[in-house]
Amino acid sequence: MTRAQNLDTRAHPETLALCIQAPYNKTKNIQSYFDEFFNLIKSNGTLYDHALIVKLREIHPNTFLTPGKLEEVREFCAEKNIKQVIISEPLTAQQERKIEDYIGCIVVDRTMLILDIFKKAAHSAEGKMQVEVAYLEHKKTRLAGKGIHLEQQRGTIGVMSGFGETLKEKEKRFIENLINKINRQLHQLQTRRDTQRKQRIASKVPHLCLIGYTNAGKSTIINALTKASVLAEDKLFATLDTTTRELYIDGAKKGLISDTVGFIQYLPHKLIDAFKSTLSELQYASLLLHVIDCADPDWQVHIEVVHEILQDLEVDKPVLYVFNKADRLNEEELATFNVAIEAYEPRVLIAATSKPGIEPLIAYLRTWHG
Ligand SMILES: Nc1nc2c(ncn2[C@@H]2O[C@H](COP(=O)(O)OP(=O)(O)OP(=O)(O)O)[C@@H](O)[C@H]2O)c(=O)[nH]1
Ligand SMILES: [Mg+2]
Repeated sequence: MTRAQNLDTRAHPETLALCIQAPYNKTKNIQSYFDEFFNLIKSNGTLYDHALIVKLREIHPNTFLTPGKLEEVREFCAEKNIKQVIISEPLTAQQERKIEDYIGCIVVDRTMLILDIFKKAAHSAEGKMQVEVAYLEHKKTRLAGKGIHLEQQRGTIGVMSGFGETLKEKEKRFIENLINKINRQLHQLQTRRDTQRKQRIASKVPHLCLIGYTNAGKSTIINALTKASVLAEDKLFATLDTTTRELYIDGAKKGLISDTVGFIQYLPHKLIDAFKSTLSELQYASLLLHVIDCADPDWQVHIEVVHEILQDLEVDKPVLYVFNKADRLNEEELATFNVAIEAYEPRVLIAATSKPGIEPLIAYLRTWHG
């Protein structure tokens, strides 16, 4: 499959979006997984000129792609004069290097793509530092042994200059020193956070945390429930920084409510690690509002992804399943959906973008006591 876009090709290298259907992929609807990948690329502000789907029966440990598929991709890239390949999967440093060497293009893996989005979306000092640490950790593994010619070309995604050139000269040790320095600064911020948290716990104010898959509608909900003005848009990872507001229902204070970073399938571990301190807030939540986009065909997989990440973070707290975007289902779909969600308790079904639509959540919170 190829998909041509109207692009100004002078502004960016000829780019291929390489969609992999991997044997480990649990997605029921592979097209929706690919659409999510295209959305990730779009959310990063990157353009791609072609898209190619490759179905893998197995993962080759060294090159990720099996030899036949690797050759197919190489031929495609040569024919279309492609300079940069963005791949839907996370790769090891070795796999990335081997593919680059074989096809002669820059390869950007899923981890790098998400890191790039995070880098752009982080606004708070802490968020920026957390992303920077993850970014440097990733870069560190990619420096060793990289062919100089590719390293010179490498920039941030879509821009073939700048960043790579300076990184090329910097040694691993320099990066490690930088990571240590940022980690020390982060540690100071975390100490402050611990103090604030202790005060909050002592004051016994209930704390609700909005969690869930990216783009599910978490920020839309906090905006609707409070006077927050968190950016809510149809973009993956619009929110990186935690926002906390007081929550009033019918004039009665219910506690605090926080909006948090969204999750995604195959979220780079480095990023979970980097955000562990921010996400550790979830350990102290009185209630997790797990927001799910019910119009996404993969909503069940998304719930599983969130469950797995919570397990990884060792967060085991009361959950309210908030099935959102009900307005995007027609009557028939809604009837089927209502049966499918029976296993998820307690739950509400809402449409956060309208006043009557969000009422079931407000009704739940009205009778909720932390
Ligand atoms: N139709 C419809 N759209 C909604 C609803 N709730 C949210 N949206 C839209 O979904 C998109 C994502 O909403 P956000 O609130 O930014 O989602 P989020 O979970 O905060 O996303 P990230 O911060 O990127 O993880 C926006 O375009 C919203 O307007 C809803 O109930 N119905
Ligand atoms: Mg958000």
